Amino acid sequence: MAARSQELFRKATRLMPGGVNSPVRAFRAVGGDPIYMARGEGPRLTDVDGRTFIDYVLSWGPLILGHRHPEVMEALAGVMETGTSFGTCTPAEVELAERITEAYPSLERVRLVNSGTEATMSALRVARAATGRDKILKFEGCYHGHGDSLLVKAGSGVATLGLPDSPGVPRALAELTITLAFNDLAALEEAFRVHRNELAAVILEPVVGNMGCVPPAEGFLERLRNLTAEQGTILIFDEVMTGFRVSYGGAQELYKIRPDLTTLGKVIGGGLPVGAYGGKASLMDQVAPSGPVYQAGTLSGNPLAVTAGLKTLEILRRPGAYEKLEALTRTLAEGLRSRAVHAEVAVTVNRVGSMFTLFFTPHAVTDYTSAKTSDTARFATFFRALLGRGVYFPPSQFEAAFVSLAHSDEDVAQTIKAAGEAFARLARGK
Ligand code: KE4
Repeated sequence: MAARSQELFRKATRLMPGGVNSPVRAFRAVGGDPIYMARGEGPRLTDVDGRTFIDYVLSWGPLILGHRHPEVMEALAGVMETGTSFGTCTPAEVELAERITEAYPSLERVRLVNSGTEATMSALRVARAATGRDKILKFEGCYHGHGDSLLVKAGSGVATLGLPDSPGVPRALAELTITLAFNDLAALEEAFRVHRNELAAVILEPVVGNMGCVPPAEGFLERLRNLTAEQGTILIFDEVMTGFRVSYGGAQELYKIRPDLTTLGKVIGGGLPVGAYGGKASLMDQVAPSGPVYQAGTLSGNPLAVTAGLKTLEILRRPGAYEKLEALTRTLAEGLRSRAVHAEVAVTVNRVGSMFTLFFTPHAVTDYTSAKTSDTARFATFFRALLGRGVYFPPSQFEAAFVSLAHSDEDVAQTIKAAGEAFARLARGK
């Protein structure tokens, strides 16, 4: 029973929209009331009713070291001795800028902000200012935060302009966003023909996490890089999720593509509010106060988030970190696949490094249309069956799950066992 969670949620729904501070937490995609968490420790979360779960959400990606890593906690305790925010320059923000630009050679300059949304909004503004163009291109199923230009769904065809994907987004603005299917090279070529020299930017998740995990098709990123370079279009890699996740140098290191601008977040704040955008000096030097493109933030570069981020990146640089993440997640993905096959439940597991998604579909999942062939009712049943066995997956079929350095072989084995039992229940139609 989750009596305390239910009591809290009843109160919350009278106080906050949908009772939550971010929609996905409301558990609408999986049914039932959301769970209220009281504590995190290593790979585990404990809810307000005292139940403990192996956590594969990890605050939607930031906690790549797991909850309350001792060295991160110690670093935060230390910086608390000196204050929480000054609204001034601080030494630590310079150090974090150094670590980020060392790890991402395409970032000659970087600006810290307080969320991924701020990062992508700002990167788009820089791209539009630098090119003098207004149109941008994104891909269906990619999420880049809730900036107006990015809450846009595809028009009826490549040539047609975008439609608002949320009330409140001005139609005139939505029409400036073209939306294509991810991994669709033909559509990409056509869009660059139809909108020749008119696109300010293309923004994408180089490995998508927000339709569930979907890797780029062979050659897709390379062709995108060539087309954007040919037409003076700014290529923006939104690595808010993949940055320091799929590898220390992100997807741009993994796939050896040099974007013009990159957005980061999540891991670089070690669990505290953060975002960042950066890229070529010729682009970023347009940003105030070095240039006319305005962007600002009260808590940008605040000592707490920067300290947690610096310690997290330091630990990620230690030998074997990414090899351990890769091995743990490979074992988990293979275990999930084999248990599903054994139970004759049709699933597809997509994985890049320590981010993955279990899709309840027999089809390959390469874009949003194929992702949507997933049986979301089955996913919801599976999610609740795992929850009842002490395993917390993302409460939506269209989200990525994450493994941390705090997860152990035993945690993975326990998860595979729980999944096997959950698949068996599905197979019996329960
Ligand atoms: P935030 O504004 O939520 O910090 O970041 C927006 C964002 C930008 N780009 C990518 C690739 C992202 O994944 C995100 C945020 N990710 C979601 C999870 N899919 C955050 C969870 C939520 O919205 O509650």
